[in-house]
Amino acid sequence: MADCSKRKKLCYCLLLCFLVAGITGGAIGIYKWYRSGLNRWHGPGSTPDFQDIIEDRCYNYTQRIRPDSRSRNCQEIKQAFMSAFISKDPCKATKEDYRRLIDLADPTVPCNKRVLWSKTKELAREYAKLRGLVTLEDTLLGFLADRLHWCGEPGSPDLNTWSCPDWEKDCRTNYRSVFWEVLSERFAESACGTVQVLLNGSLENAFDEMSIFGRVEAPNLKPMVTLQVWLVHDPGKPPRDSCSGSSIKKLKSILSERNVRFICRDNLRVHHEKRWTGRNTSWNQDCREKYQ
Ligand code: N1C
Repeated sequence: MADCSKRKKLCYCLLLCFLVAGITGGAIGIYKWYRSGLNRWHGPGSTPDFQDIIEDRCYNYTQRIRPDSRSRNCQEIKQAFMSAFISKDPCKATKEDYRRLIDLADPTVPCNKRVLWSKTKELAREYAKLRGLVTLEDTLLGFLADRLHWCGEPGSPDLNTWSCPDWEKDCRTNYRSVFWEVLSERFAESACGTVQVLLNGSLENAFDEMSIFGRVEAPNLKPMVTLQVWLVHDPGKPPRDSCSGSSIKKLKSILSERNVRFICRDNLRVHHEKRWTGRNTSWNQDCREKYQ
């Protein structure tokens, strides 16, 4: 009799162990499956605290940087940004998804003071700042999204912080790319007078037809605008492209079809030591004359 109850206890114990192991194994399996789903894209995941960053940046921009835009409603702007992509397939972004956001935060920067760039972002920003000109990151939406990543998951209220689609490896119609395309298109098509663009002459093709500048901005400049191209070169490297190179010729032909005037300045060496060599000298002291 005692033997029998001992065996029963052992049986219960074993059963319990199997149950616990089964449940734990199952939970681990489900977690791994869930994670591999969220990890399936090849680009970086959404920036942690995305919403808070958007909100902070919005208040900073509208209250301090551009107080003339104080009347903008940052809560509404944040909501519109989130609802553009949350719970949606991260590969099915459309321009329409961002319409409400754009309507709420349409840029008000002067049309004749715009600087475009491709593979020269930091330099272009400093160049613009020095001359009282503006890049897209000086507009409210450009400022909000600068250097951030974001994407959602169908049916989930959360951002995917594990991975987001990459333009080349996953899909072109991802929410980040479409966002920059919509903004860039509007920024270029509403430009007037002389538009400056800084291109990287240390690359084989300073003008890249597949870049946002190449596929969105250049083809959307208005007729009679003048595009002033600055080919900047990294002093540490030999120049690899020039105003007479084939990539710039291609740009020229895209522009002439649109009746956009074109000026190209070659071999502009970058004397901005801080950006290119890490030495801490200021653009103002070193570069002012070079760019005037
Ligand atoms: O693809 P690019 O450059 O030619 O795009 C740059 C071009 C600029 O003239 C801007 O007006 O397009 C606009 N733009 C941004 O302002 C911007 N900020 C951050 C386009 N993209 C922008 N980003 C991110 O950098 C975005 O994720 C995009 O894919 C890159 C573009 O970098 P690039 O290839 O050097």
